Amino acid sequence: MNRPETAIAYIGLGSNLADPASQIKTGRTAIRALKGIRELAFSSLYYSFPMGPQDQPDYYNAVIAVETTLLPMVLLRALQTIENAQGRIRKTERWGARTLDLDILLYNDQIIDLPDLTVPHSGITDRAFVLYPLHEIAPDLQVPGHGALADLLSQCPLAGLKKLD
Ligand code: A4P
Ligand code: MG
Repeated sequence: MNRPETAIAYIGLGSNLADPASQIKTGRTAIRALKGIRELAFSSLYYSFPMGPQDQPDYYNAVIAVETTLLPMVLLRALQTIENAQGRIRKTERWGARTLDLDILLYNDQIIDLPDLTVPHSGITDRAFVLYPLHEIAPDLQVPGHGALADLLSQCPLAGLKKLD
């Protein structure tokens, strides 16, 4: 039997409710437990001020790199199942508080523009809480359509982002 094709994907993890650091840890464990996924790297944990509504707790963020045989939409649905299992409640307010947010940042060098999936993730170019952990684990990355990750990072102020470990 042919070995299924593998891709390298980068997934952003974010949480600001119900013990965010352990939400990120549990999210990482759940991602690692998915069939068809192998962890390649996990960034430090980062502490960040909320982007969007300010009347919500501060965030913890991290990025995981995985090798996967899951196609992009299958990966998205698997990540949403993990978010839901960790008590994620989707409200109408944009960028509101959440127990766990899992965003597909990159999937190989693919550009995906589907109703439910945009890759590279729309926030990848200017969010310190995405760029810094991503750069920590993949400093030489190119972001399809946007150039070198290192160049994006050099134009992105820390905005209070703190590396925790
Ligand atoms: N979707 C499209 N592309 C993707 C992708 N690449 N990865 C769709 C994941 N999902 C993707 O997401 C809304 C829809 O986006 C999904 O139905 C999916 O099909 P959601 O997780 O339900 O809602 P959301 O996360 O509130 O929406 P949004 O606009 O994606 O928010 P972001 O961009 O995830 O930002 N501040 C700090 N400091 N740290 C944070 O992590 N996160 C947010 C949320 C706000 N402020 C933050 C942070
Ligand atoms: Mg999201």
